[in-house]
Formats: sequence, C-alpha cells, structure tokens
Amino acid sequence: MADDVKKSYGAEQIQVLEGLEAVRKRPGMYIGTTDMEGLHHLVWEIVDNAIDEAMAGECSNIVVTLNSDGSCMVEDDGRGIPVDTHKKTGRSALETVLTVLHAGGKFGAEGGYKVSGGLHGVGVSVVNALSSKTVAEVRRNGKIYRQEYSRGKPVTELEEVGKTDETGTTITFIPDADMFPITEFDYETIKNRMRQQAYLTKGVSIKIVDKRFDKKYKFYFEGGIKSYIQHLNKNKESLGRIVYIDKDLPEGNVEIALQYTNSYQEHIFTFANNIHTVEGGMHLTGFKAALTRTINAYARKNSILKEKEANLTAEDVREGLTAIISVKLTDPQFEGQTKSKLGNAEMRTAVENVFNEQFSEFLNEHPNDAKLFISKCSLAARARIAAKAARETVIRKGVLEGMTLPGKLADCSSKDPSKTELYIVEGDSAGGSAKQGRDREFQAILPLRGKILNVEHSRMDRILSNNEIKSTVIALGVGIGETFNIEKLRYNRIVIMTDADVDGAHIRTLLLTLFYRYFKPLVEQGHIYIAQPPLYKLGQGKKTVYAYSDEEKEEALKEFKDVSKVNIQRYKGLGEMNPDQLWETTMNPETRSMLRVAVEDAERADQVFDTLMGTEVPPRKKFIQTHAKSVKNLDI
Ligand code: 0RA
Repeated sequence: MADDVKKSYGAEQIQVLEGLEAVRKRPGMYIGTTDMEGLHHLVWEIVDNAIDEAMAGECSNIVVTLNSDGSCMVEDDGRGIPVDTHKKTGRSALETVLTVLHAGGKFGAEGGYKVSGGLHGVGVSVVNALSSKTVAEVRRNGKIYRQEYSRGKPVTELEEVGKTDETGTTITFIPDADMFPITEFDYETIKNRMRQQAYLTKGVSIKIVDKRFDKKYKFYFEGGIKSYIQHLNKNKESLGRIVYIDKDLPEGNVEIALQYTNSYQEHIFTFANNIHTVEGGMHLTGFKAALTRTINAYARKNSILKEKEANLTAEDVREGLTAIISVKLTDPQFEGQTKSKLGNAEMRTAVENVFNEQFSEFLNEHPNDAKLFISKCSLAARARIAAKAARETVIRKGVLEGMTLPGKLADCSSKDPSKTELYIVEGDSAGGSAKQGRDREFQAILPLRGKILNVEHSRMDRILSNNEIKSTVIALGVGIGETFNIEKLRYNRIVIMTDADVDGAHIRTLLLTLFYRYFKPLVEQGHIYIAQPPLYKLGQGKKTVYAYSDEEKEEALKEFKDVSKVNIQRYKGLGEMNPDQLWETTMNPETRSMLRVAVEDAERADQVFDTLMGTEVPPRKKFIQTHAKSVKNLDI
C-alpha cells in the first residue's frame, strides 16, 4: 500500500481499518459461514445494493458477470456511489462505503441516501474486506471514477479515468482464497437468487453472464410478484385469476399476489425488503387474519355460507392457495431464530387493513372468481371434517400406535434409534433376500407390495387407509399430521431400496413424495436415503466385480485379463441377488454407498415434486429426462 495513503488517515480511519480486520478475523460473524453459502453472500451484498437503487426508482439494469479470472462483476445503472468528500472520514464517500463497516448507504442527510431497503446488508465493505482484489468504478457527474482495493484497504487513490454521460456503479471483486475454502461461484445458485430478486423488483432487468462456461440468462418481470405466482403455479391447475395488490402506505409498501389452485397444499412466501422471511412475522399474521375474515364476510353476505353453517377456518381458506406477500419498509426488525421473522407490529395492521379492503373489493367485482375460491374453501372444510372423523377412527382403533407393528416388518434387535436402519424394500422376494442378508442387530426390513398411494392426489383420510403407507408410518413410529413427533423416530436411517427400473423409480418417487409432504423434518434432518444396488456383476473364474453404472462397468472390464471372456450379468431387480450378494453390495455399511436425500430449497423441491407427481404430464417427462441423475451423493 502506498505510504501517502496510509499517512493521510485520521484517527477515525485507523479505527475503520481495525473494523475490517475484525471481519477478516471472524468472517462468520458477518456472512454466516465461509462455505458456498458465505461465498455467495458476497454477491448478494453487492446486488442488494443495486436493487436498493432500483427500489428507489433510480436503476433499471443490473448485470452480474462471472469472469474466468475468478472475479465477480456487478454492474448497475443506478446513481453511482457518491465520490465527494465525506465529512466524518475525510475520504471520498466511495472509499468510505468500501472501507467503513456498516457505512453502506447510511449517510444521513448529507449523503442524501433515502434508505429504501438493504438494511439487512452487512455492507459493501465486508465484501471488500474478504476479497483479495476489489475494483470500484463509478459513473457520475459526467465522469468515470476508479479505485482499487485489496483485502479491505485502498491500493490506489480515487482516480478520474474518463468521461461518460451515464450513471452507475460497477464493483468487481475476487474472493480471498485465504478466507474461503472454495472460491468458485455457482451459476445456478446465482441464477435462482437473481430470478427471485427480479420477481420482487418489478421492472428491473437482471442479467447473469458466465464467461467461464459461456452461459447467460436474463430476468425481467413486468408483473413482479404476479409473474412469480404464475411461475409457482405453472404446473398446477389454477382456479380463477390472480389477485394482485400494490399499495403505498405511510408504514411502507405492501404488495400481495395470490391465486387458488385445485391442489391441497398451501404455499405462502413472505418477504420484507426483498428478504425471504422464512419464519413469517407480522405481515404474514395480518394477511392470514384478513384472508379468513374477508372470505367469510363475503360468503355470508352473499348467502354462499348458510346461516346455520359454521365459518370457514383459517386452514380451509388456505388450502390450494399460492400467495406472495412482499412488504418494503424503512426500519425492518428481523427477529426469530434465523433472524428471518418480521417483527414490525405496524405491518400487521397495515397488511391486514389493505388486504381486507382490496380483497373485498376484488370479490365484489369478480363474483365468478369469488364463487370458485369459496367452493374450493368449502370443499376443504368438508374434507377437513371427514378427514378428522377418519383420523379419529384410525387413532381410536390404535392402528397408528407403536404397539401394533406391521406383521411383515422384520424388526432389528437393537432398540437404540441412533444406530438402527429401516430398509423399505420393493416386493416380497427382494424383501426375503434382504431379511436373510441383513445384520439383524441394527437393520430392519419392511417389504412393500406393489405401488403405494400417490399422496399428492389424496387427503389424509385416504392416505391412512392405504395399507402400505400405514405399515410405513407405524414402522417409523413418528405418527402423522398433528400427532407427528420426530422424537419417536424408531430408526436413524430410512433407506429406500427399489429395483433399478422404471417401476422402481416410480415407487421411490412415491415414497419420497410421502416423506416430503408428510414427514418433511425427516428429509430436512437427513434421515432419508436411497440404496444403490449394483447394475452389473462381472465375473471370470474366481474374480467377481460389481459395477454401479455403465461407466463403472467399462472401467471394471479393464481389470480382467481376458476381456472377451468376462461373464456380465445385468441385474434387472433386487430379487436376482442372493442374500449374501445383497448384503455385500448394498447393505453392508463397510462397502455400500447410499444417496442421502436433501431438500436443497423448499420451493425448488416443491416444484420438483409437483412436476413429478402432479397431474400435468409434459413437464414431468421433461424433468425426468434432464435431471435423471442429479441427486446429492453421499458415501457412507
Ligand atoms: C450511497 C449513496 C447513494 C448510492 C449508493 C451508496 C450506491 C451504492 C451501491 C452499491 C452498488 N451499487 C450502488 N449504487 C449506489 C445515493 C447516491 C445519490 O444520492 O445520488
């Protein structure tokens, strides 16, 4: 670093340098982790700042470029970070933003930055601190300015490098390899986030360009969250049109879009200042209250609900609903375990009042849509009552109590759930082999006969009347619905073991759907696995090799002396393996490999399950063709 730069720092500035040192000492405090998530946090930080400019109505184009030199460049056509001297630090505003922790846009009156969002951010300075090189270019006042930094410290003065009639900011940074074990950005991760941000910021165009792999994508949604609803519902059958509300209030901006579908699930996504409030909060509470109230009021007024009929419950009016609630406010309070719950009480009343008023107006103006919505809700109410009765019968009969383990379950002898495994096996014959081949100390076997019910198309009462599902639920021990309790899980690992053919894949998907929809914590906490039986057995004389893929088979062939005389057996089903072989290849923890099922992202997983299990056929076909092998791998 140049001496003159160092010398000119005032007392305050020295403190500033210490500030960024703290970021390098404990990066986790600022960006959570230094794994892939933390690495991408750097990108979100810069993009969020550009989005703030867009929310202020000052920016309409953002380009994120991943360069071959490992850098990420974020370009926007906002106002450009100010370059005039900042009174407190004596340095330019640009340098202050890049080197002062939490300086961000909070300039107060003198900086003139109306803080519309971005308050969640840790600040551009954190990105700078964690980058081996940062270059900031600002287009402002008819000029182009440039300054370069390394690990949070300026290495050049702020220079004027040209003229322009445009405005905007370009930040290019290379994540510091001393800070991040992995420094390669992931195109898909960035693309997904950019899609979401583009939906949430109506009218902004966000482009992602990957120079490393020659890929690019552009997002632009004139309809904002209305387009988001269309996207979320694209594989579902919708009921009526999308309701859309966008209102500026003294408390902030409230934007709501919703649409009913004929599915049984509810999907409500909430955001505050473009941050996904996973734990909900005041805006969600206000929305839910208003939804129930408005629908009941309309149904009563128009005699769709008869006098003697009970009100629709909050659950009834949310069945099959896809909704997005996005609020923007000046001083968001994020609470909860993961700081993703909006705490501002004024937002509850703001959302509740606006939605009450505008949704009533919508229902009055669109009586046909109103009828569609309400008949869906009434259907949900009738089903709820029927399902409750069915469930009570089931529970009364003790069918789900641990006492009556299914007869076909071959349980293990260990009662320590942290060590045990349950193999759910397709078919009786494979079940037989598995029962003989297993280590009965810790491995239990549950054979399933034929197909299980597609839970996507059924409600709880029907689901519980399906014998295969009932056996599975009883074997798991955790109960279902309101009786679900993960503490009662009887096995640490639940392993789906099906044949390597289309039927096997179908059964696996049906089981995954069951787990995802009704036992989500089991998926989230990594209890669900997919067994990997071999596809081939190669033999010659006394030598036997198993291959788990076509590539492996080709590799394995090379190990034999006389390649033309190798006996290759292709396993069509688990049943073709004898118990010893099944143990050795698929069940022995010393030698097997399994896939752990991970839910990367609830929204994406949900789409996947909808695509695979929903009623619409074409998207399902496309998905299976393109993603057939992309399950997370974990060898155990
Ligand atoms: C401080 C004040 C102003 C804008 C910004 C920062 C700003 C920061 C970033 C980071 C990436 N892109 C950005 N664009 C703008 C307000 C400027 C004014 O009032 O003219």
